[in-house]
Amino acid sequence: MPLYYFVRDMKPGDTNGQGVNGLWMVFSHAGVTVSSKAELGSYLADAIGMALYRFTKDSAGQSACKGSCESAWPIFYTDHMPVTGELASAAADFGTITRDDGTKQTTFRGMPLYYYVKDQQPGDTLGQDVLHAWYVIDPAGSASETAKETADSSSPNQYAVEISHFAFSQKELTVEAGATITFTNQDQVMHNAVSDQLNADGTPVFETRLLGQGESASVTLTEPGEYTYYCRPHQSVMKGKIIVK
Ligand SMILES: [Cu+2]
Repeated sequence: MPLYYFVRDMKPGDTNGQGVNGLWMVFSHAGVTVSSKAELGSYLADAIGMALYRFTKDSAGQSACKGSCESAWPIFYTDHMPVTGELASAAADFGTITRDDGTKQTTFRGMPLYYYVKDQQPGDTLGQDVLHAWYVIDPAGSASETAKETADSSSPNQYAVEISHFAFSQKELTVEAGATITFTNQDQVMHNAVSDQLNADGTPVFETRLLGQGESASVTLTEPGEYTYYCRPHQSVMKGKIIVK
């Protein structure tokens, strides 16, 4: 669609052209909405209905799509997070990461969001299942489902725990021995994850470094058992549990 300015817009933020003669509309991708199709169910889209995708090779807070991949799967970024409508209750699931090149990308439950270059208009979902690696995102799917699907199809034994709004996304996570759990912080405040269980020398079985916004750290648990953990700066309020089978 060709894009135009309007002569009566005098300063940034003016939208005097909206609705003029019933023919002109602001063109904005800012924001996230929910679309649906019979064959796909509900899926996340941008403000004008262009489908958004996740990449199963990504891990929480980390995009694996670089170079030519970025041309086929343009990065989605908005600073207009949903606060009303269908997605109001999911507002906390959205976050932002800074990519290696310094640009920003919007995430949903830690997973970076993309467009597909072959989608031409709202309602197109040509990216679905491309290379068995790209999928639209069901906003109603549980966080653990999203993480598990992602884990299953990328590398086995990978799990993601999001930290946002002073909470761990999965209060209880069950994994197999040898699994790697990646913690990603979406808050501006720094958090980490520290095991209550101690080694023989009195140090925690695991303790990640303090994570800034968008940063991740992983722990690998090889011994079956129950591992409760907390965030060291906020240990009275932030707790979680990992069960290793
Ligand atoms: Cu914390």
